[in-house]
Amino acid sequence: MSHKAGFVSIIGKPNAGKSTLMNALVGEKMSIITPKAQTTRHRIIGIVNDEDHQIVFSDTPGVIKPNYSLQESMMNFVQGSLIDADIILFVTDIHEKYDENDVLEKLRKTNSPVAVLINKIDKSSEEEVKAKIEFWQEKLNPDTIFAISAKLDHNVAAVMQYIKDKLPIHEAYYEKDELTDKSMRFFVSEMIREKVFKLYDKEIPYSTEVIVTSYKEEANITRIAAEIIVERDSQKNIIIGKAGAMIKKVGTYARQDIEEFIDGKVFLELFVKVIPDWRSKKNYLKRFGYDD
Ligand code: GDP
Ligand code: MG
Ligand code: K
Repeated sequence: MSHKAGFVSIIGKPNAGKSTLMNALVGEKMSIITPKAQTTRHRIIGIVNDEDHQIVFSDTPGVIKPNYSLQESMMNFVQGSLIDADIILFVTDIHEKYDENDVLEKLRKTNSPVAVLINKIDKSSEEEVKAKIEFWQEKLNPDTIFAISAKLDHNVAAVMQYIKDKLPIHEAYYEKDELTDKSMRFFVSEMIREKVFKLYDKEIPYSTEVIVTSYKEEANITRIAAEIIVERDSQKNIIIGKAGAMIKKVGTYARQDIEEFIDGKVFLELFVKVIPDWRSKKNYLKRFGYDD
């Protein structure tokens, strides 16, 4: 049998159950690679493999109005996830309200097959489920509709089967059985960036990029060095904090995450570097991987 591979975009409102579904889909039978990041600028959230399939799941970053190059690039990821996806899983909480909006319009226009997943049916009656199925049928006329409970793992296997049936015949896009050094650098930079998003406010997270400059696996420890890149000296001072207190926090939390992720000891060194106006410079965006 031929190998199948493709990109599956999981979209939906916050709290619809996208992450819970992702976990349920992955189950235990397949291997998964995930950055576990909540502030994904890049699209990939997980790659699921078995012998004959590779499913690349992606999530969409928060929708914000583009007003400089980085955000434009982020919006391209969102648009891209609706346009390039081999399959779109549109997750909706059975009780949430959907007014006419941009996302529904895009879902109607996309050429990718759309599966509507009405989630949290454990909290509703059969009549409600029937009514919602009719509602979405009329509203979107999707490729298919599933009524599921991601949390109770109800009907999730059917969704997985649908994905496998629909995936195009294609060779694997990514390494199938290991975390490569390249993917580890990406995940580590995402884990560090996530801490920056959590620990600083205002424009700091959006002015920041993280680059892993060195990744060395030794017998008992993995040594990692990373640069936190900001646009101005004043931002560098904020990142570092009084007597280095803030950057120490970033380092400690990031190291704990990385250690859990790779299941081993980590020595993490962080450096802060100023590159004036990097967000508006195409060559830097390209280097940081935003050029799709
Ligand atoms: P996301 O923001 O779309 O990724 O949503 P999450 O996966 O984080 O889920 C949001 C909340 O909904 C969490 O409290 C989940 O436990 C809950 N949830 C997700 N799926 C279900 C479900 O099938 N039934 C119920 N009752 N709760 C669910
Ligand atoms: Mg989530
Ligand atoms: K990065």
